[in-house]
Amino acid sequence: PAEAAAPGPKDTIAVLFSYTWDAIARECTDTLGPAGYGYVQTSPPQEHVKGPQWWTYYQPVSYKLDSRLGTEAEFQNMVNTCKQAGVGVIVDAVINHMSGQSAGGTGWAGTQYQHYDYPGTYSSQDFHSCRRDIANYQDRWEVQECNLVNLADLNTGSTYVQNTIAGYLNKLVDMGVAGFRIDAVKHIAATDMQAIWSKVKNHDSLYVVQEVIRANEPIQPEEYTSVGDIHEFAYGRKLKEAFGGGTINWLIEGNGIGPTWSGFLPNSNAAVFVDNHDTERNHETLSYADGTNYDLAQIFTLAWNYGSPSIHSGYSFSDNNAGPITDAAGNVIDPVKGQGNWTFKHAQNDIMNMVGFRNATYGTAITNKWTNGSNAIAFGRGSAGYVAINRSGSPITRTFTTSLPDGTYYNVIDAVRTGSTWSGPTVTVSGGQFTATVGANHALALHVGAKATGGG
Ligand code: LM2
Ligand code: CA
Repeated sequence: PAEAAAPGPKDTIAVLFSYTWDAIARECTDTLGPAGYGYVQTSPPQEHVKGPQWWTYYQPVSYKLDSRLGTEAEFQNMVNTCKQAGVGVIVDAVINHMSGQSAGGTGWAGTQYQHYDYPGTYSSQDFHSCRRDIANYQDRWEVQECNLVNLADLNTGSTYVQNTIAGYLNKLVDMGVAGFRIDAVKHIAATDMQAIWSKVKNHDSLYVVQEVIRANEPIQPEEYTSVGDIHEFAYGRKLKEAFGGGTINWLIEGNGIGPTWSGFLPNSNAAVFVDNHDTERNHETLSYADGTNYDLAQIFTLAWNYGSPSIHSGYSFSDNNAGPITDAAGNVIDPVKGQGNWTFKHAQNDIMNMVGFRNATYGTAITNKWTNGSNAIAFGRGSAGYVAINRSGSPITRTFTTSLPDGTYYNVIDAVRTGSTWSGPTVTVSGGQFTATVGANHALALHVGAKATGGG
């Protein structure tokens, strides 16, 4: 079958939700590239319905690269700039459906559309005949051929539709994107997804993450592993239970969270996140609003060895529909750190430095596990790194056992890196041990790429 590529040794994706192309280009140069992120994921870039809500991007009306996030020229500049910074662009591809406005209207780039009619792209015959909402998720046919929240469901079994979708994806491939997050894949038959993917150029060199939420239903994520990775939603739910509930030792006991847990995808197919743009709104997972617990869960995810991680970075909100700040014409205003309600989680010091930890420890086994039996854990990554996470309200001082070589290491949770120069707190390892205090609701992380003395 037509398979996508593995993410490679720099496997962290920064998801810059609702960011403009210009702002993503800037972040690639200023933060993502230097921090070691392998990828940046954009919101859907195609022409969409108009409106102030964030979810307008999930209602395509044509495949013109003209959106409130930027123009085609800006998109191309972003791809080039990010590539220059060593960061591949992953596009959120909405291919299961078109718009869901029963009344029709004018799209962002001027396309006059009706429900089931998108001049120049699709007409009525290109949609499944069900034309009512999905009600019963136990019925495979209904889930794949009826409408998800009124979104006109494309007949992805037809050659014309497959070729049109592949044409859109191929245009993006020609522009230099590194891969795709494919939206609503549960709603696309696996055979249709495979047929579309086989028509995408260089598909075996692109990285793909698919959204197939596992539930007690006939359609299961495993049907899609022949195309690419799949988001393991159970991972984020368990992290909410642990870091939200207070007891985290069970995440690492035994084999720890991962492929041996029931209902979890194999390591080679799993993409993981603490949250995404849907789960931060429906509270299925933690979110930025959970403060330190959220940050500790991100640190855990980057330190642990299950799946390829996505770090969500969007904006704070109280209204689930609220879109990002725009100008009077509806163009999103470039996010700037410290301005407006952007969280800039991707550029937070501890998270950026943990991306460096992840890269420095890539491919190593979990070693030297320790827990206090409830709210504190620590583990090593081979002899390349060591992390301790304290989810309790009091500092913990103890002597840890590690496989790290002797030397003095920066605690990258608090230390700051400027180019190749570090400054901040250090810990000295000697004879496989170090003594340190891990602050209340805080962490400590050491790795061979951030050593003060003792070589490396
Ligand atoms: C996804 N994954 O499978 C996205 O992650 C999710 O964010 C998308 O929903 C969904 N699939 C469709 O691409 C979002 C949002 C919905 C929104 C849709 C379409 O969560 O609330 O639906 O995008 O924009 C909205 C209204 C809904 C209305 C629909 C059509 O909330 O009430 O349905 O538009 O007009 C009548
Ligand atoms: Ca469908």
